[in-house]
Amino acid sequence: MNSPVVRRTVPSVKIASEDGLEAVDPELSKHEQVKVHLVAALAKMQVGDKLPPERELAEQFGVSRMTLRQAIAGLARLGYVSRAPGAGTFVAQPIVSKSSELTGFSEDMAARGFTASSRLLVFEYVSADAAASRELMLSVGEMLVHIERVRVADGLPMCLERIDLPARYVPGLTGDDLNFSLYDVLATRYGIKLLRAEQSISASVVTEDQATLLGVPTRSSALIIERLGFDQKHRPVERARSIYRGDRYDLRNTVHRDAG
Ligand code: 16G
Repeated sequence: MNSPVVRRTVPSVKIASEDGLEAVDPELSKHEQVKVHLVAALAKMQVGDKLPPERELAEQFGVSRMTLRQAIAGLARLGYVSRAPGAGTFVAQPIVSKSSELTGFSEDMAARGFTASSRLLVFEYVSADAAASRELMLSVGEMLVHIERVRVADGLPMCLERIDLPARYVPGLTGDDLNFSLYDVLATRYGIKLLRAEQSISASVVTEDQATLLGVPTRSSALIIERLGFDQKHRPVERARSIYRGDRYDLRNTVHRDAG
Protein backbone atom coordinates (compact mmCIF):
# COMPACT_ATOMS: atom_id res chain seq x y z
CA MET A 1 0.00 0.00 0.00
CA ASN A 2 1.29 3.45 -0.84
CA SER A 3 1.68 5.81 2.10
CA PRO A 4 -0.30 9.05 1.99
CA VAL A 5 1.42 11.72 -0.05
CA VAL A 6 2.07 15.13 1.40
CA ARG A 7 1.57 17.69 -1.37
CA ARG A 8 3.95 20.62 -1.53
CA THR A 9 3.95 23.62 -3.78
CA VAL A 10 7.48 24.33 -4.88
CA PRO A 11 7.93 28.01 -5.67
CA SER A 12 8.92 28.93 -9.25
CA VAL A 13 10.31 25.62 -10.49
CA LYS A 14 12.35 25.92 -13.65
CA ILE A 15 11.66 22.58 -15.24
CA ALA A 16 13.09 22.97 -18.75
CA SER A 17 16.89 23.13 -18.71
CA GLU A 18 18.83 25.85 -20.48
CA ASP A 19 19.20 23.86 -23.69
CA GLY A 20 15.45 23.14 -23.72
CA LEU A 21 14.58 20.09 -25.78
CA GLU A 22 17.82 20.12 -27.74
CA ALA A 23 19.45 17.33 -25.73
CA VAL A 24 16.52 14.96 -26.33
CA ASP A 25 16.38 12.46 -29.22
CA PRO A 26 15.05 14.53 -32.17
CA GLU A 27 13.42 11.46 -33.70
CA LEU A 28 10.85 11.40 -30.91
CA SER A 29 7.64 13.34 -31.43
CA LYS A 30 7.40 16.71 -29.67
CA HIS A 31 5.27 15.49 -26.77
CA GLU A 32 7.58 12.50 -26.25
CA GLN A 33 10.56 14.86 -26.13
CA VAL A 34 8.79 16.91 -23.48
CA LYS A 35 7.95 13.70 -21.60
CA VAL A 36 11.57 12.52 -21.57
CA HIS A 37 12.71 15.94 -20.42
CA LEU A 38 10.07 16.10 -17.70
CA VAL A 39 11.04 12.68 -16.35
CA ALA A 40 14.61 13.87 -15.84
CA ALA A 41 13.27 16.94 -14.03
CA LEU A 42 10.87 14.88 -11.89
CA ALA A 43 13.76 12.70 -10.72
CA LYS A 44 15.14 15.77 -8.93
CA MET A 45 11.82 16.58 -7.26
CA GLN A 46 10.10 14.88 -4.36
CA VAL A 47 6.93 12.83 -4.30
CA GLY A 48 4.07 15.28 -3.71
CA ASP A 49 5.80 18.32 -5.26
CA LYS A 50 3.50 20.35 -7.45
CA LEU A 51 4.45 21.01 -11.07
CA PRO A 52 4.18 24.54 -12.44
CA PRO A 53 0.93 25.30 -14.28
CA GLU A 54 0.54 23.95 -17.83
CA ARG A 55 0.74 27.41 -19.38
CA GLU A 56 4.07 28.09 -17.69
CA LEU A 57 5.50 24.68 -18.59
CA ALA A 58 4.41 25.01 -22.21
CA GLU A 59 6.24 28.34 -22.34
CA GLN A 60 9.38 26.90 -20.75
CA PHE A 61 9.52 24.14 -23.39
CA GLY A 62 8.38 26.35 -26.25
CA VAL A 63 5.54 23.98 -27.16
CA SER A 64 1.78 24.36 -27.46
CA ARG A 65 -0.44 23.64 -24.45
CA MET A 66 -1.89 20.71 -26.34
CA THR A 67 1.55 19.13 -26.75
CA LEU A 68 2.31 19.78 -23.10
CA ARG A 69 -1.00 18.23 -22.05
CA GLN A 70 -0.27 15.13 -24.15
CA ALA A 71 3.10 14.74 -22.42
CA ILE A 72 1.57 15.13 -18.95
CA ALA A 73 -1.20 12.65 -19.79
CA GLY A 74 1.46 10.12 -20.85
CA LEU A 75 3.35 10.66 -17.60
CA ALA A 76 0.16 10.26 -15.59
CA ARG A 77 -0.51 6.92 -17.31
CA LEU A 78 2.99 5.80 -16.42
CA GLY A 79 2.44 6.90 -12.83
CA TYR A 80 5.11 9.57 -12.78
CA VAL A 81 2.56 12.26 -11.89
CA SER A 82 -0.97 12.38 -10.59
CA ARG A 83 -3.50 15.02 -11.51
CA ALA A 84 -5.96 16.39 -9.01
CA PRO A 85 -8.75 18.31 -10.76
CA GLY A 86 -8.63 21.95 -9.79
CA ALA A 87 -5.48 21.47 -7.69
CA GLY A 88 -2.79 20.72 -10.28
CA THR A 89 -0.29 18.03 -11.22
CA PHE A 90 1.92 16.40 -8.61
CA VAL A 91 4.99 14.16 -8.57
CA ALA A 92 3.62 10.67 -7.82
CA GLN A 93 4.77 7.52 -6.04
CA PRO A 94 6.52 4.70 -7.92
CA ILE A 95 3.99 2.45 -9.56
CA VAL A 96 5.23 -0.59 -11.38
CA SER A 97 4.98 -3.55 -9.07
CA LYS A 98 6.70 -6.79 -10.07
CA SER A 99 4.53 -9.60 -8.80
CA SER A 100 5.69 -13.12 -8.06
CA GLU A 101 4.28 -14.38 -11.38
CA LEU A 102 6.66 -15.38 -14.15
CA THR A 103 6.12 -12.64 -16.70
CA GLY A 104 8.23 -10.83 -19.27
CA PHE A 105 8.70 -7.10 -19.62
CA SER A 106 6.22 -6.75 -22.51
CA GLU A 107 3.52 -8.56 -20.55
CA ASP A 108 4.19 -6.43 -17.45
CA MET A 109 3.86 -3.27 -19.51
CA ALA A 110 0.81 -4.41 -21.51
CA ALA A 111 -0.96 -5.19 -18.24
CA ARG A 112 -0.60 -1.52 -17.38
CA GLY A 113 -1.62 -0.24 -20.80
CA PHE A 114 1.90 0.80 -21.88
CA THR A 115 3.59 -0.03 -25.16
CA ALA A 116 6.82 -1.91 -24.58
CA SER A 117 9.81 -1.57 -26.85
CA SER A 118 13.53 -2.27 -26.76
CA ARG A 119 16.79 -0.64 -27.64
CA LEU A 120 19.22 -3.37 -28.53
CA LEU A 121 22.73 -2.64 -27.25
CA VAL A 122 24.50 -5.97 -27.76
CA PHE A 123 23.69 -9.15 -29.69
CA GLU A 124 26.59 -11.57 -29.91
CA TYR A 125 27.62 -15.20 -29.75
CA VAL A 126 29.99 -15.96 -26.88
CA SER A 127 31.28 -19.18 -25.37
CA ALA A 128 29.87 -20.10 -22.00
CA ASP A 129 32.15 -19.48 -19.02
CA ALA A 130 32.16 -21.80 -16.01
CA ALA A 131 29.27 -20.07 -14.20
CA ALA A 132 27.03 -19.84 -17.27
CA SER A 133 27.68 -23.44 -18.29
CA ARG A 134 26.95 -24.68 -14.76
CA GLU A 135 23.67 -22.78 -14.49
CA LEU A 136 22.48 -23.49 -18.02
CA MET A 137 23.72 -27.11 -17.84
CA LEU A 138 26.01 -26.79 -20.86
CA SER A 139 29.56 -27.89 -21.51
CA VAL A 140 32.12 -25.18 -20.86
CA GLY A 141 32.76 -23.35 -24.12
CA GLU A 142 29.35 -24.12 -25.63
CA MET A 143 27.91 -21.17 -27.51
CA LEU A 144 25.52 -18.69 -25.93
CA VAL A 145 23.57 -15.85 -27.45
CA HIS A 146 24.35 -12.83 -25.31
CA ILE A 147 21.87 -9.95 -25.44
CA GLU A 148 21.86 -6.54 -23.77
CA ARG A 149 18.84 -4.26 -24.11
CA VAL A 150 17.28 -1.13 -22.69
CA ARG A 151 13.58 -1.79 -22.12
CA VAL A 152 11.32 1.12 -22.77
CA ALA A 153 7.67 1.82 -21.88
CA ASP A 154 5.84 4.47 -23.91
CA GLY A 155 9.19 5.96 -24.89
CA LEU A 156 10.69 5.98 -21.37
CA PRO A 157 13.58 3.72 -20.30
CA MET A 158 12.54 1.45 -17.41
CA CYS A 159 15.09 -1.33 -17.15
CA LEU A 160 18.33 -2.78 -18.51
CA GLU A 161 18.61 -6.47 -19.34
CA ARG A 162 21.54 -8.80 -19.90
CA ILE A 163 20.42 -12.18 -21.16
CA ASP A 164 22.21 -15.42 -22.07
CA LEU A 165 20.45 -18.16 -24.02
CA PRO A 166 22.00 -21.48 -25.10
CA ALA A 167 22.58 -20.89 -28.83
CA ARG A 168 21.53 -24.41 -29.79
CA TYR A 169 17.99 -23.80 -28.51
CA VAL A 170 17.48 -20.69 -30.65
CA PRO A 171 19.04 -21.32 -34.09
CA GLY A 172 18.64 -18.37 -36.44
CA LEU A 173 17.73 -15.85 -33.72
CA THR A 174 18.78 -12.36 -34.86
CA GLY A 175 19.11 -8.94 -33.29
CA ASP A 176 15.95 -7.82 -35.11
CA ASP A 177 13.92 -10.40 -33.20
CA LEU A 178 14.94 -8.65 -30.01
CA ASN A 179 13.18 -5.41 -30.87
CA PHE A 180 10.04 -7.00 -29.50
CA SER A 181 9.18 -9.65 -26.93
CA LEU A 182 11.83 -12.32 -26.43
CA TYR A 183 9.31 -14.55 -24.66
CA ASP A 184 6.96 -14.33 -27.65
CA VAL A 185 9.74 -15.32 -30.04
CA LEU A 186 10.82 -18.19 -27.79
CA ALA A 187 7.26 -19.50 -27.63
CA THR A 188 6.13 -18.99 -31.21
CA ARG A 189 9.31 -19.82 -33.11
CA TYR A 190 11.11 -22.25 -30.82
CA GLY A 191 8.25 -23.76 -28.81
CA ILE A 192 10.01 -22.74 -25.59
CA LYS A 193 7.68 -21.66 -22.79
CA LEU A 194 9.17 -20.37 -19.60
CA LEU A 195 7.23 -21.99 -16.79
CA ARG A 196 9.47 -21.56 -13.76
CA ALA A 197 12.36 -19.37 -12.71
CA GLU A 198 14.78 -19.22 -9.82
CA GLN A 199 15.26 -15.58 -8.92
CA SER A 200 17.38 -13.49 -6.61
CA ILE A 201 16.62 -9.88 -5.88
CA SER A 202 18.99 -7.27 -4.56
CA ALA A 203 19.21 -3.53 -4.12
CA SER A 204 21.90 -1.49 -5.82
CA VAL A 205 22.73 1.88 -7.32
CA VAL A 206 23.31 2.56 -11.01
CA THR A 207 26.73 3.25 -12.48
CA GLU A 208 27.33 6.28 -14.68
CA ASP A 209 26.78 4.29 -17.89
CA GLN A 210 23.63 2.64 -16.59
CA ALA A 211 22.34 6.03 -15.42
CA THR A 212 22.79 7.46 -18.91
CA LEU A 213 20.92 4.55 -20.49
CA LEU A 214 18.09 4.79 -17.98
CA GLY A 215 17.94 8.60 -17.99
CA VAL A 216 18.39 8.88 -14.21
CA PRO A 217 21.07 10.55 -12.06
CA THR A 218 24.22 8.48 -11.38
CA ARG A 219 24.00 6.40 -8.22
CA SER A 220 20.18 6.38 -8.27
CA SER A 221 18.67 3.36 -6.59
CA ALA A 222 18.03 0.22 -8.61
CA LEU A 223 16.47 -3.16 -8.10
CA ILE A 224 18.41 -6.06 -9.57
CA ILE A 225 16.62 -9.30 -10.40
CA GLU A 226 18.67 -12.28 -11.52
CA ARG A 227 16.62 -14.97 -13.16
CA LEU A 228 17.34 -18.51 -14.26
CA GLY A 229 14.33 -19.54 -16.34
CA PHE A 230 13.26 -23.14 -17.00
CA ASP A 231 11.00 -24.29 -19.83
CA GLN A 232 8.25 -26.92 -20.05
CA LYS A 233 10.90 -29.64 -20.39
CA HIS A 234 12.56 -28.41 -17.17
CA ARG A 235 15.61 -27.25 -19.11
CA PRO A 236 17.33 -24.05 -17.94
CA VAL A 237 16.94 -21.82 -21.01
CA GLU A 238 17.48 -18.24 -19.91
CA ARG A 239 19.98 -16.62 -17.61
CA ALA A 240 19.06 -12.99 -17.14
CA ARG A 241 19.99 -9.99 -15.07
CA SER A 242 17.52 -7.11 -15.12
CA ILE A 243 18.28 -3.74 -13.55
CA TYR A 244 15.07 -1.86 -12.77
CA ARG A 245 14.84 1.81 -11.93
CA GLY A 246 14.35 2.06 -8.18
CA ASP A 247 12.07 5.06 -8.65
CA ARG A 248 9.71 3.15 -10.94
CA TYR A 249 9.51 -0.34 -9.44
CA ASP A 250 8.60 -2.11 -6.29
CA LEU A 251 8.00 -5.78 -5.58
CA ARG A 252 4.74 -7.29 -4.44
CA ASN A 253 4.15 -10.77 -3.10
CA THR A 254 1.30 -12.58 -1.46
CA VAL A 255 2.54 -14.41 1.60
CA HIS A 256 0.75 -17.20 3.44
CA ARG A 257 0.90 -18.87 6.81
CA ASP A 258 -0.48 -22.36 7.51
CA ALA A 259 -3.83 -21.99 9.22
CA GLY A 260 -3.13 -24.88 11.62
C1 16G B 1 11.99 -9.48 -18.04
C2 16G B 1 12.73 -10.66 -17.47
C3 16G B 1 13.78 -11.12 -18.43
C4 16G B 1 13.15 -11.47 -19.75
C5 16G B 1 12.31 -10.33 -20.27
C6 16G B 1 11.49 -10.78 -21.47
C7 16G B 1 12.68 -10.33 -15.05
C8 16G B 1 13.46 -10.15 -13.81
N1 16G B 1 13.36 -10.35 -16.19
O1 16G B 1 12.84 -8.39 -18.18
O2 16G B 1 14.39 -12.27 -17.89
O3 16G B 1 14.11 -11.80 -20.72
O4 16G B 1 11.42 -9.85 -19.29
O5 16G B 1 10.64 -9.76 -21.84
O6 16G B 1 11.48 -10.46 -14.99
P1 16G B 1 10.05 -9.65 -23.31
O7 16G B 1 9.26 -10.89 -23.56
O8 16G B 1 9.25 -8.39 -23.29
O9 16G B 1 11.23 -9.54 -24.24
